[in-house]
Amino acid sequence: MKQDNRIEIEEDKDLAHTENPTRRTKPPARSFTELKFEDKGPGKDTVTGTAASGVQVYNLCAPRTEKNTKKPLYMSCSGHAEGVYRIRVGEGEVPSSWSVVELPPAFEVFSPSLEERNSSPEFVLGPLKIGKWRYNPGALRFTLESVSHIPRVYGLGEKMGRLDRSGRVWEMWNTDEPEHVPSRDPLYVSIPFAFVGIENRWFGIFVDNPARQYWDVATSNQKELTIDVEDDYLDIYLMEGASPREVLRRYTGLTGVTPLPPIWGLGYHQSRYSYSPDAEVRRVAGEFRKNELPADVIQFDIDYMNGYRIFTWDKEGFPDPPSLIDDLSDSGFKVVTIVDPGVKVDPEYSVYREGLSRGYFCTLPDGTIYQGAVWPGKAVYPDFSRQAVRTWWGDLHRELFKHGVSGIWNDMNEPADFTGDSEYRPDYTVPNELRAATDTGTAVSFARFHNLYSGGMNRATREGFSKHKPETRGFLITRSGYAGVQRNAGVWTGDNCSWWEHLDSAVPMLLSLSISGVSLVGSDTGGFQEDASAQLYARWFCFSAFTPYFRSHSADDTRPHEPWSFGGNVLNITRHYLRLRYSLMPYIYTAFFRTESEGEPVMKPLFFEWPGDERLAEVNNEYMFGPSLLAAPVTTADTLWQHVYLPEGLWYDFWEDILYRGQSDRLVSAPIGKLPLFVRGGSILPHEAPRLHTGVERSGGLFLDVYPDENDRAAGELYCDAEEGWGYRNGEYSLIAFIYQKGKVQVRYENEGFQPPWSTLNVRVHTGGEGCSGQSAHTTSKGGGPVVSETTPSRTRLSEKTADPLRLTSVKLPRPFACEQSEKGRLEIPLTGGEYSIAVDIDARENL
Ligand code: MIG
Repeated sequence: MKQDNRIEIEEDKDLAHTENPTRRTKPPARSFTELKFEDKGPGKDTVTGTAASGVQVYNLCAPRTEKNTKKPLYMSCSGHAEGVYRIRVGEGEVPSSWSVVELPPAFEVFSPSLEERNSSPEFVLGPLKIGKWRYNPGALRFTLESVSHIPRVYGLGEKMGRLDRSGRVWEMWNTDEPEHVPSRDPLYVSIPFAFVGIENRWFGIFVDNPARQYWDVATSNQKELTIDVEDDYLDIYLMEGASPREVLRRYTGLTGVTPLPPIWGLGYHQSRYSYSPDAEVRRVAGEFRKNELPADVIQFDIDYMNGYRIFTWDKEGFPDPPSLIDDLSDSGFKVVTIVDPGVKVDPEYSVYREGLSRGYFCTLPDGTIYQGAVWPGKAVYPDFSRQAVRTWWGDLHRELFKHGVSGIWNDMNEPADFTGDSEYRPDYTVPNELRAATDTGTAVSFARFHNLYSGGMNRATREGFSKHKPETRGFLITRSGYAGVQRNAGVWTGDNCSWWEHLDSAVPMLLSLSISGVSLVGSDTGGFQEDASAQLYARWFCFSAFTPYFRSHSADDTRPHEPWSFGGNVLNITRHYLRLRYSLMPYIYTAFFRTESEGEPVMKPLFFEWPGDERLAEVNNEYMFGPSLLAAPVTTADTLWQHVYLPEGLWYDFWEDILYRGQSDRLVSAPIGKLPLFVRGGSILPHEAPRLHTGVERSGGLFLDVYPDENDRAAGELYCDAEEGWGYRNGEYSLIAFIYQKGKVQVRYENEGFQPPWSTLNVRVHTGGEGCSGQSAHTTSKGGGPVVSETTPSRTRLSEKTADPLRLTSVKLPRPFACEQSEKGRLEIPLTGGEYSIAVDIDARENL
């Protein structure tokens, strides 16, 4: 007899951290009827009218059956001159307050027509056809069909798995999912936007509807992407562009960009669930400074509160928040506090009382207030669909801001709920019966509003910043989000584990979020749940130093996960990478400026940069960090050598000044403490002396490391401003272009609205010479550029002895910005506009 090994889950058990038994990975079986053009008799046009905007409107109807007596659906199609099209399907007006798209004024410029295929409307966009409309009361389905080729599909935000989304059904439903094993989907964030690449043509599709969606990416038919939306209206945006970058620009044009954070937000954040009481916070801050570890932020998890009551302080553990925060500030730490949406049911608690008396909490259909349960026990949920509630919630942040809190970390905003049985409340979030009252006069159920809940909360937090800290940019990180989340918050990827698998999956996860519009992204360094090993922590730390949002965090029951908790060598490694992160701050900050000004992600998959190179279609573990650095983090245990594929062009090893020709596979040495890192030939890296935190006054100059391309040219740029506040939006910033060409360095101010905090420029030109010494290398030099070795450089011979790199008894820290250039190739000049000559040591190249 077969044994049933399933574990029975007792009814009253806390289910928050057990496997969700009701998970659905497939769209529920539904019978759909086809949507056809309304039959208006022979010779009659299918166009049924013209909207006020001049857009043509079509009538569609599902064949009438006994069950389906509904009115016809309308479909309209409108276009934007810039390669963005919108198809709108609905029974009537789409409730506009739900759309996260702010339509540019010129949106409805022309009305592309729909083609007819078997009496069904079809929109044709190059090799793509959007059609096969199907309807079932409560759900719409349509298909994106690629005429010629199996499409490549990327994006969809925070998901497990590889960059390419093909071969799986993906669900859009924000979920508190603490165990991200590979099969888990969905997670906390839903971004129904994807790139579709067909034979080097690039398209984007964004389905703007916060209800549950299923994206079947080529599982049943390799040429088809079939999307189900559990609603009876739809806004579909289709974009075309010459490259993935152009498609992303169109998408961020619709949903917004990540605004430039205050510079301290790009420093290092230390967190734990929880540093408590205050003495523990002080101890941790002290350790950072004692160990000379650069860091800017300590985060307070839920235990700073009084019994998990939002916007309160625990009187015992944190009796005097202002003096604690003042002291932290004296040693260069800012404080970011966690905020959950669940408000404790407690008649003595003012937030609860106020919200109750004003009718601000979400109700069930019969009007009673819904009580769920989260950390404080029984809890109620503010209805963020209403402006009044958002304003109120924003204002409540005064309790944190008045004591000196600098930033906010919004957690649990799926919104998570621990109560009920799993049938009733799947995915550990509140039940779908809940109502969001909205400001339109029509309440909607959470079946539709769910994915926008966190968006409302994040907007409320933003209002809090504007009201109580109007002079600051605000720093907000959220766990949950929907398309457009980037306008208000960065995203961290929630509860991972201290597993190599989770370090490995963090790379494509952060990349997918980045190309889905969210530039400020990071994972819990070291892993949140369970105990990290020294090796894992060290590898994760090196990786995170090259991610946009850099934070260590761990759960309440793990071993200590601070940089000094794993012995002296891990401490040395973390210090080394913290210093490197802070050295590169001018480069990183400039990359964030490009995010705000152009929607350019800070972290980019290689296919995004080189869409034409087929080899890069499936590279999940290498990426560009900013315009010039290629990182290939080690994400597997006990690894000494890392395989990398380098894209076209020249590449310099960041640590050894070895030069590689691209479009080639390389095996590079990667002992513990060494993140495989390459500089793209043709770039100029600005950097500075590392500081202990971003508030320390700068003493040195700015460094410019020049990495010429094959034609002996390179370019880079530097953005600088007050690093906080809004002056930069009024032109108070400087943008400086650096151009190097054959021994000449040109410094050109593109905008001169801010006095840079460095006065001198120290320029060095790399030759990439070192690695080739002692080799009978075949070398080539084009146009006077650097000489490229075609052989494996001696430094990385496979026979290299690496003394116990994995047990960390000995760690050799690699040298950043390695440069073999002699003193001749260095130049100190003022950071003002002008052209200067630099004597590049050609000998260093010719000796090769
Ligand atoms: O259900 O506040 O993802 O970062 O430490 C756990 C406690 C609630 C989940 C967050 C995690 C945080 C934790 N929170």
